[in-house]
Amino acid sequence: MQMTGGEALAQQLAREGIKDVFGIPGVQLDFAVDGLRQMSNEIRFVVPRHEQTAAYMADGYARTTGRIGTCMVVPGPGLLNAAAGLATAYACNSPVLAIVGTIYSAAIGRGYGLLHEIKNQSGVLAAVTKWNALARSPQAVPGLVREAVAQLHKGRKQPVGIEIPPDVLSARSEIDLMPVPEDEDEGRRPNPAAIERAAALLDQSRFPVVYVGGGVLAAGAAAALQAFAERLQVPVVMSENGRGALSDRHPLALNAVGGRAVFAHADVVLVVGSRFSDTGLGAPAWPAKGPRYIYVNLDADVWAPPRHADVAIEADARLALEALRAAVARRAAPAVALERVRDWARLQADALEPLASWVRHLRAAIPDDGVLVSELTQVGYFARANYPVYQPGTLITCGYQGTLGFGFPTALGAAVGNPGRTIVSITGDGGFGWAMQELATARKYDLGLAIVVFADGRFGNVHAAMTEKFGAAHGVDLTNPKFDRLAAAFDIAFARADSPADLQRILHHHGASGGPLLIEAPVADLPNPWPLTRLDRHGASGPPNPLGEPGGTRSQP
Ligand SMILES: Cc1ncc(C[n+]2csc(CCOP(=O)(O)OP(=O)(O)O)c2C)c(N)n1
Repeated sequence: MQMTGGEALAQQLAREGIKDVFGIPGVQLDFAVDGLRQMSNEIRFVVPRHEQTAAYMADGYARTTGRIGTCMVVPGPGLLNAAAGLATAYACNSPVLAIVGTIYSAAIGRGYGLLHEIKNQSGVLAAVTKWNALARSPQAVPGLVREAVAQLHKGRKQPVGIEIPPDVLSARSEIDLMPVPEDEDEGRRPNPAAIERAAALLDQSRFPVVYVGGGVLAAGAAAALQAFAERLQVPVVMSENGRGALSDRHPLALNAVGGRAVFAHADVVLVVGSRFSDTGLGAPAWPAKGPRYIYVNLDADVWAPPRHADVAIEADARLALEALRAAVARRAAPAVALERVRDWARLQADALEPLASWVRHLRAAIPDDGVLVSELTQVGYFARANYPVYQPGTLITCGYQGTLGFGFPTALGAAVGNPGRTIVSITGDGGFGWAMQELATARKYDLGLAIVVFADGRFGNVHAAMTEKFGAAHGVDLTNPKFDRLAAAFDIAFARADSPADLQRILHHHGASGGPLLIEAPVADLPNPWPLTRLDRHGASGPPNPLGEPGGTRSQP
């Protein structure tokens, strides 16, 4: 059929099942945007106020729907603006497709100083994607879209990018669209010999422990994990990114704090879909010496030193867990009474007031399938390990990227993808400032979400860290808008939560049905949440292990 490269792009996207594209137009993208206009009965073009938001929205949409999140941005500054969002999606196993404009094909790499030109744009895109390619002709566009989507289904779920020059988008020629296969989520099968070795190690173990990360969620392996854990009666410790892989109501489910008690006694640890690395120090999440380790991951890099794998299984998490379940012997009960461990972790969290109350009341207000997008704010750090999660994809964080400002725009994408579901964003007054203009986007598309801003008038986390290090902080004070007037200016409902109970009441009343609601939650100095966020305490003291200290006498199960 005769069509432009831009029309081919939009039509192939529609074939791939893409229903929403988050992006911002500009001259190099005109023919792509016109292609979307012609397909607007099948694809919605959602236009926020900043490219960073477009990328975050694509990520939030992808992580909460399991579908591909697509963003489209102009070259140079458009890509640079989007890059923090793509980096976050990269860190968090999120299937995001980035469509990026370029300067004219003939000028690429020549340094003429064309509009939006930057040096080595493809390299910039490569830094935040696992695969990227440039379209050199309009006929190549459908094939590149097809390849990009196929790449998203292969290996780790991480962003992919295609660059399309404006002359390629505008050229009209005979173009064939590509057929789309019915099911391409085949997954990489585990090596049977490795499964046997792992099963033997697990069967011989006195006290096995499973540690899971976001790879389990990306592989849709929650049911396989539960079946495996129940067969082996093994505690499942979830990393921040892996929360929700097993419901926190399940008796075998433990957070990072509970993980400390069982890791201290584990003789075999099965790490599934996790880099198993402490984000601060690059050390393993738990010292490599001691237990024997089995790793399951699509990416062999995760068992590189300083980590160590006694058995390594390079495979899809779901397929590997299903194979392991079939291979291990059934156990009658866990090696120890895990209820004691769960209570021990809960008691430590409950003692950290008022953080515990904020999180408890948030949980009470959000239904099991509601999504909490938790940012870099004191309540958010605490929530990473201590907000109970009951379903996959219902606690969204920025993983190791630590991208301040990701929360509110990511929640907007979640709201686009999940009409009728409760979506709650929590940020500090600092992080909210990265994208507060997106209240316009929430209004424009009437997105049903609650935006909670914990307002302490400063970059609280930095203030606390600098004060601890130097006795004084610098550069941390904020001048905030009057949040009620800010909401009014964007025609958005506003409420003020003076206490955790207030917040619960306001959220409950808002439910999933309302449009956007901005909630200001004033807070004063809050206690340090960090001791209750990570698996390893790095030598700091804590309450005695309820299972006894390692090497000492273990109390009776
Ligand atoms: C993109 C980015 N810039 C800067 C930082 C450094 N940083 C981490 S937390 C923080 C302060 C957050 O303040 P706020 O959002 O008000 O939350 P609070 O700590 O006060 O609860 C800053 C500046 C970061 N993590 N990411």
